[in-house]
Amino acid sequence: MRSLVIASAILLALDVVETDTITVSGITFCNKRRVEAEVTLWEQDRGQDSKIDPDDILASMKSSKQGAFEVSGSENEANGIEPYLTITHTCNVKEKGCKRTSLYPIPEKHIGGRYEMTYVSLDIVVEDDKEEC
Ligand SMILES: [Ca+2]
Ligand SMILES: [Ca+2]
Repeated sequence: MRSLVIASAILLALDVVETDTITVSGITFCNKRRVEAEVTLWEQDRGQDSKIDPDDILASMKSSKQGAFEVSGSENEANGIEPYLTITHTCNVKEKGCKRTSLYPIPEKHIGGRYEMTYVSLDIVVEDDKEEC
């Protein structure tokens, strides 16, 4: 009887930790032209630089010469995943050799499905936008 109780407790715990999948797609633009860029799909934990529990990279790719990208990833997390996207690119940087990284939150309603960003204009400076030279 006791083992049955333990077994059902384990099943219950597994039920809470479910796998969430997210797919994000779009086309990267700069100055009205399609451009290549590095696209990374992250899952937020305690920040990219955290030593204890860093954010996880779920997928990473370079968009095509036509700017097309599609990244997909999944993770098990007790209270669901908090995915976001970063795009590293050279759109309107201060000088040659600099790179900008722009961060795009992924609305929760798209978790379990697809977030179609369609046209991603890298000219726009988003709230979390870093430039490194
Ligand atoms: Ca998380
Ligand atoms: Ca995580």
